[in-house]
Amino acid sequence: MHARLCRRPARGWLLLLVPLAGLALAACGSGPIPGQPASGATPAPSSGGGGAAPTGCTAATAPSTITIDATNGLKFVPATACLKAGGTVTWKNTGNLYHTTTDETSLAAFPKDAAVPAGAAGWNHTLPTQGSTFSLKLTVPGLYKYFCIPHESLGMLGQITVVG
Ligand SMILES: [Cu+2]
Repeated sequence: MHARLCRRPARGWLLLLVPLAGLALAACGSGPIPGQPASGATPAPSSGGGGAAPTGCTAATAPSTITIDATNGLKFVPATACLKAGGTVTWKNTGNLYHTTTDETSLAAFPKDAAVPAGAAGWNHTLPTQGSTFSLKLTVPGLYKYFCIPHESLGMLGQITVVG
């Protein structure tokens, strides 16, 4: 009489959900990582891989302070910046969404979104509310690639070339 009409594909749903949960954990799992001197940093390719400075970004012309906005448009503005070695970059949340400025490969959904020059330390800081700022002195010349943790996959990426 009672035929089994259908069996739900429960296992299939689980297989779908597990990777999603992993992503959520990666995005929300860890708090700020205090910057630390990168003594004995892993040797990274010191040239190539996009290490060329943007046009006009020279030690003679690079600014010593720059401000980069984290916007409601889910962008860092400007997305590419030039800074003199030893100069200070300040990120400012100009909208009302939660952002981070993060340069840690271990926190990136895509490792290519994070990079520091050999011998430099990464960072991870929140810009939680409108007007939040975070300032950082960058002393090691080279290319820094950073991202916003919640919006990395949506293209909220930035690059700073430090010249000195
Ligand atoms: Cu963001």
